[in-house]
Amino acid sequence: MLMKYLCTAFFCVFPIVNHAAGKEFTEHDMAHYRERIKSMFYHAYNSYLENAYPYDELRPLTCDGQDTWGSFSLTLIDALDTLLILGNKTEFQRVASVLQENINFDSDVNASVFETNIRVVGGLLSAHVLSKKAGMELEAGWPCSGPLLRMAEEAARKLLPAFQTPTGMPYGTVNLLRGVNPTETPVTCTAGVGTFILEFSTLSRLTGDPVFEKVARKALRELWKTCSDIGLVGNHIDVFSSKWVAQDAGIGAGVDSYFEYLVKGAILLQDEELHSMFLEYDKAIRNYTKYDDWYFWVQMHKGTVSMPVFQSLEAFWPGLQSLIGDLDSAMKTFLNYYTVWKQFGGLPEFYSIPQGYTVDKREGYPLRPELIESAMYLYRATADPTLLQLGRDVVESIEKISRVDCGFATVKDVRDHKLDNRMESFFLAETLKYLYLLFDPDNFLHNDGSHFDTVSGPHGDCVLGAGGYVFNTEAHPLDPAALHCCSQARTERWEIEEILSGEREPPKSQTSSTGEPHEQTERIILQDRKKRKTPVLSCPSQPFSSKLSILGQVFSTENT
Ligand code: DMJ
Repeated sequence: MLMKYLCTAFFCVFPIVNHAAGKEFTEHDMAHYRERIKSMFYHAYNSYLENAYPYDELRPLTCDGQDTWGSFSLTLIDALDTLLILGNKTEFQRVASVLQENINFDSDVNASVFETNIRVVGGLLSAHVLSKKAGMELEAGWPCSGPLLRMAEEAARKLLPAFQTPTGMPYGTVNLLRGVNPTETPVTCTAGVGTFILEFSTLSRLTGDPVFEKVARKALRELWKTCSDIGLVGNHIDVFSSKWVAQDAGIGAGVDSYFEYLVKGAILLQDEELHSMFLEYDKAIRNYTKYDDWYFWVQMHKGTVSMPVFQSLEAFWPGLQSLIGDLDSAMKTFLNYYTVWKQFGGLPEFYSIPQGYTVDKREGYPLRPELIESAMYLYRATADPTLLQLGRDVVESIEKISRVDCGFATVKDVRDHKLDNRMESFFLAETLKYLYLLFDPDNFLHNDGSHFDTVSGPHGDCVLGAGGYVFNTEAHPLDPAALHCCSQARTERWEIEEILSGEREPPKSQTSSTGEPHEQTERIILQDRKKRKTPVLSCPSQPFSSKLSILGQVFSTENT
């Protein structure tokens, strides 16, 4: 009785935590779904090992393998930290040594700079940071050194030649053995420029070599300079001239993880500059692209709608909004997207919002994670049972529609549930990981700070694994404490070097015009663009003209 009274009182004080979840999903239900997700993982993972390894990916319909992104057994690297998150330390340890013995980055292969970074560099970095948790033998100096860190560094060094452009914004592809191909196009997508800061700053701060963070920051700052007068960026840019060659602004394909890395980079590095950039974009995105809690594609200079379409990739946005505390808007948008899932039992790549239906040639669902990722973040923030319902629907749909004898197959068309012979590595790295984390509130990754490891670092004792992990865009968790542990003194020195070389603005005065010290929150809020005298972050407009085909559609653009 007393318990009942206390619980009732608790609801009144904290209405945001909806404990109705307890009614719909009991402990037993949660455990049931965890087991289901584990068995999905092992069905796919074992099939990859038996039929596809050492190729990058499993072909689930023909029970064999294929190289897709670079011939580095990609699925094994991408799945490694998921093994630990599901509690399998022995297999994590086995795979970590298999990778050390077998992966060779000196191959004559053209690889995507973006994909290699998020999947390979990100996967290895995360495995390195988690290797104590996984019970691996650690070398002296860990977490500032270790075999998996050296592998991540080796892979990242292969990408560095791509950043040698007149602007510092990277090419899209690099040959791992020979560097950038002389015929390589200078046109790349926005996310391909702005999705490096998490992995590259982690590398720099763990190893002590500033080169990675420097190139990632330079690319971000150059990209920032190109945003339009109304504060938006386009979809594809020429990295030689900084001219936009596709001017569609939105939050999905080609752009998505750029915004994600501004927010997560700000969190991982406690970086005011990245936070300010995101807040400016967020304002413009809300002003020009948001309609009834959906997000459209618009012309980046005029804000006119170019494509009233929801893309499956955009479903990460509510999760990102939850990280900046915008829960109300996040939930509304999430519920819009959930209706699309319910309509088809999956998310089509493109969904026409006015027609309420799929878009020609974009009817597939390659088992992407984004909607589940958002559900995971929002459930942590709200405990709303609707988010578990989405998780349940996803498990049931994927099992029913996509499970085959040799794994799980991409859905070619959500209208008839025909399948394609592909299982992308993100299914094991992200989709199943986020699903599992949704149903596992006690997972070590959700740690509230009450469990931690103490190790001695180069600047004294370090407290690691206390929580607050930051996921890269391929769902590989990074521990901010490890960066801090290895880099305390170094980063201050780099910052001074950057200020002296003019690459970074000196810190603003800590006192306001009234002589009062600024609050931390005041310092990171930018003034309205028009009212600023000297912009903290300059954002000039770009003259431009082109007619291009992107994302399977043709858009015409005019001079602005
Ligand atoms: C993943 O490789 C990453 O999440 C990336 O940011 C977007 N595309 C896939 C998953 O859909």
